Amino acid sequence: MRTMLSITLDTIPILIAPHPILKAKAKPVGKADDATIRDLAAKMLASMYLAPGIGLAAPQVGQLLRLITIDLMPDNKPAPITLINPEVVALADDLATREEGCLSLPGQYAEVTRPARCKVRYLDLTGARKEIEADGLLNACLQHEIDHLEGVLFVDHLSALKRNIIMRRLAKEQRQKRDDDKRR
Ligand code: K2U
Ligand code: ZN
Repeated sequence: MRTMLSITLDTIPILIAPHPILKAKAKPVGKADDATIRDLAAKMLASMYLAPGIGLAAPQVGQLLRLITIDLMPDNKPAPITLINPEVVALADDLATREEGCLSLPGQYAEVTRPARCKVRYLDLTGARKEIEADGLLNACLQHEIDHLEGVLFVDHLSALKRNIIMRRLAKEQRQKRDDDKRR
């Protein structure tokens, strides 16, 4: 008896900046525990792992919904978190600076300063109310992803000069990529 194990990686393309959806404000999720949200979260996780990335927000895959997926892969073991309608309920006064990237600005990195810790309330996929407190990488990721729900990109935290340099370099690299792809 031959068994065919076929795992289809249901991924969705990640939008590249500049894109109007990446600058728009996402809408709250109505029913946290309904099939379309579960399906979208699964597709976002698959797209995030493939990128690879440790976080992804629904606007990055063209869905203006307040939904983010995170997996820091502690000890290289998958530990996905899906946050529905996340709200920052507390931010530390002290700041922390870390180099950030973004799957919607591929190849671009810059140091971003944010509050060093945050407390976030959200719903999980069963609709249960949850709360998470974070510092370090998880703190940066949570703030970075929740920024995406407000149409804010990490470059929006930089000086206009640095932002313009990054956006011009990204546009040039994306043109180069399109030209290379045409040659293939
Ligand atoms: O585009 C995204 O939202 C994914 C981001 C999430 C992130 C940004 C800054 C700091 C932490 C997380 C990244 O591109 S995921 C890639 C990555 C991997 C490890 C550490 C930092 C960034
Ligand atoms: Zn991002």
